[in-house]
Amino acid sequence: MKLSCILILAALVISFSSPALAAAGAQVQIKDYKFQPAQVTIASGGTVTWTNMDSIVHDVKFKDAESPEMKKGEQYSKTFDKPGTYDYICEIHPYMKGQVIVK
Ligand SMILES: [Cu+2]
Repeated sequence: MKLSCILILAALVISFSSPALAAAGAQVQIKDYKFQPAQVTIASGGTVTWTNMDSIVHDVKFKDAESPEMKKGEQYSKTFDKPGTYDYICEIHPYMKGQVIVK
């Protein structure tokens, strides 16, 4: 009887804590002329870090911010304090598009 109560409680805790929790931060790889994943969702105050895996130079350009040109292996991080949807591109290859959703 007690064990079944504990199991039910455990199931409740798991079901309440798992649905769509926004991650504190996210990693995006720039690879094969794509942002992977192209869309990340983070919590307000979280940081996204991009890593260029391609041999050619890319950057990350938002309306209000732009990374330096990134060579292979280089990283750029940006912290998002306000909830919203933030679109970005690679300015060198404008068909490369990505999106950060801040909850
Ligand atoms: Cu690029």
